[in-house]
Amino acid sequence: MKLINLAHSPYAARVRIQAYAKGIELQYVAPEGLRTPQYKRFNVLGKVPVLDTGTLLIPESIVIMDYLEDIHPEPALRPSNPEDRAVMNVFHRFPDTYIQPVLLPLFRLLLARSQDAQAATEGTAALNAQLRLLDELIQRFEREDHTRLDLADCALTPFMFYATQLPPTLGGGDALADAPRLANWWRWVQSQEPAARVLAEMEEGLRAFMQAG
Ligand SMILES: N[C@@H](CCC(=O)N[C@@H](CS)C(=O)NCC(=O)O)C(=O)O
Repeated sequence: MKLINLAHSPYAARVRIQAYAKGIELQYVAPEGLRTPQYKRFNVLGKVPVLDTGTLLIPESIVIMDYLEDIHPEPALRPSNPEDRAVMNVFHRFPDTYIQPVLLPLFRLLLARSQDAQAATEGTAALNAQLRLLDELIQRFEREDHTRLDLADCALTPFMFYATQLPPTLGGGDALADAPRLANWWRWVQSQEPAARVLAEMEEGLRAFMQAG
């Protein structure tokens, strides 16, 4: 199977963490002509990642992750108990719904090589508010003791790469300052080999992307 992906894409990166954690061998290929009509013919949504199974092209990172769990159930990164799975899904979906909208303005400032300190401060404050919410959820659902990598960790880690890097790079401060439980989780997840490997790939991919732009 092929994963059409980019090293710095957080959506692609989460699938790679899962694949490394499960020992799934995928062929990693760059998209041909992203943002061209030709690519849209390939993937109607025009985005990466896409999983090419040989018989089906699957878009959307969370759909891909569920599919990979279905076809490679072991080692399981998805709890089988419905309640535990529901809790995990709260964290699995949080980044796309709540973090991505506040990260995007900061990413745009980075792409524009902006020196706008006020925009960076406001952007960091907006991000900080969402990360505090996530911190509260960690407490509410007692995820502090969670020590086995799961799909939610895979999904969140690449977003935390940006959430921790963008504010200081832009002069906006530390987005984790008021989120101690999340900060603990962030330290823990970076010690997990599949996550550390992908974070290094993202670092390298982002550097190349910024140089090319
Ligand atoms: N909801 C999608 C989002 C994927 C997405 O937005 N990917 C970005 C890269 S991070 C992309 O391909 N953007 C298209 C572009 O840059 O033109 C998913 O979970 O896979």
